[in-house]
Amino acid sequence: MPTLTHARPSPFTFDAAHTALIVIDMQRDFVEPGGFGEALGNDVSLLASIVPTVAQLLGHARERGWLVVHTRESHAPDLSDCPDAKRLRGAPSARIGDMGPMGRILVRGEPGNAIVDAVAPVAGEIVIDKPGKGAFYATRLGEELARFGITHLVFAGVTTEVCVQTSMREANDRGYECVLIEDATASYIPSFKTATIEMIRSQGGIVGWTATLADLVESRWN
Ligand code: TIU
Repeated sequence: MPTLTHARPSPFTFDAAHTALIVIDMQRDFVEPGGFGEALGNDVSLLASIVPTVAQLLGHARERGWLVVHTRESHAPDLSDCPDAKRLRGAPSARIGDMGPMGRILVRGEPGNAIVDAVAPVAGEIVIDKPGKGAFYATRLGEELARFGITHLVFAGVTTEVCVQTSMREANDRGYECVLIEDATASYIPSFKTATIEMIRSQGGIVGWTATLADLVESRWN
């Protein structure tokens, strides 16, 4: 079976037939100016910088025939799935549901809610709309992964310490063996990315493993 020999805290072995790539929230709302990320006061260029690496990772997963899942953080147009506890946080000038330069912020179907072109889903890939930070909360993700007999998950996307980490923790609690691709994830706050990677792999891999895209590509020959 393929092994990421340089993964940390230890080599990560996976069964390719039961592995899925989960790309979290690579949406215009987070990656491009004018969306939710910028409305929260963030510099979105840090997130845009990983798009080529995520595209390479997607190409690799497609070549290896893995199941590919994309998530989108999004809310129904009537915001019935967006509690005030979420909607009223952040910058009061531009809340979830308000009109922005890319349409209504974080609302399903709006231009800003789309996944950026360079890493967009292709036919046969699963797209999960999620109202929370975690990909399993109030979604069909668990059922989809069970349907395909998935046991191992490779994570990428944004942001490292919010939706990626939450989803990885949810997956870990559900019994999936998870690895985060370090150079295919980003945060608006670089020190939070570093801390998240360290906490995931601490204590013997308390939430899972971390590895680089190069480690993953190399594992093809193991
Ligand atoms: N604000 C922030 O860092 N992230 C989010 O709100 N959502 C995701 O991480 N996708």
